Amino acid sequence: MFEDCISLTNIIIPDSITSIGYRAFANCKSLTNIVLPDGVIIGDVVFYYCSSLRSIVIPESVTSIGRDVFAGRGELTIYGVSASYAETYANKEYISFADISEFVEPEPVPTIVYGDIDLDSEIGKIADIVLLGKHVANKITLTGQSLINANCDTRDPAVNVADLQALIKFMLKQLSYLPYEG
Ligand SMILES: [Ca+2]
Ligand SMILES: [Ca+2]
Repeated sequence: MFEDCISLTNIIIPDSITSIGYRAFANCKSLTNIVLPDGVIIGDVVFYYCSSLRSIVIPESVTSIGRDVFAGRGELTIYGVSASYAETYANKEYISFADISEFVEPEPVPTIVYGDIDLDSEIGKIADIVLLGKHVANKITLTGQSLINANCDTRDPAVNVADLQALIKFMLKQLSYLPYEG
């Protein structure tokens, strides 16, 4: 389903989902938080090598978790109801457990919108090109999310004229998506 989806960070699975199958989120290395729906059945190796996963909320109604679900995990805490299946499971697998009342939804990580330099959520508008052009010409210095978004040509991690060219090509529809990766 989402296997190898490296950009997925935080997900709340809707209640309509009743089971999550084999390797569904395997190798989602950016996934940091997940909230499971009531009564969901978790298959085998679902979160295999989700090494950034810090928290998972497991409702009391969940009573089936497959094999090696969290193999390759990092610093994971299971949030659930005391004495529920979730706690039993956490203890059995040597995973940290905390009461669900302690769960705080993590701040969303800002997503990179390549080509949106002025941070108005629109890509490759005149303002974006002007800002990137000024940065490349050393007239201004982009910082923070603007600088991250400016890396329209990811072959070189630095922000330079190649990124400006990629952004202009995108605007002229010579590129269909950003970043240009070569
Ligand atoms: Ca913009
Ligand atoms: Ca670049």
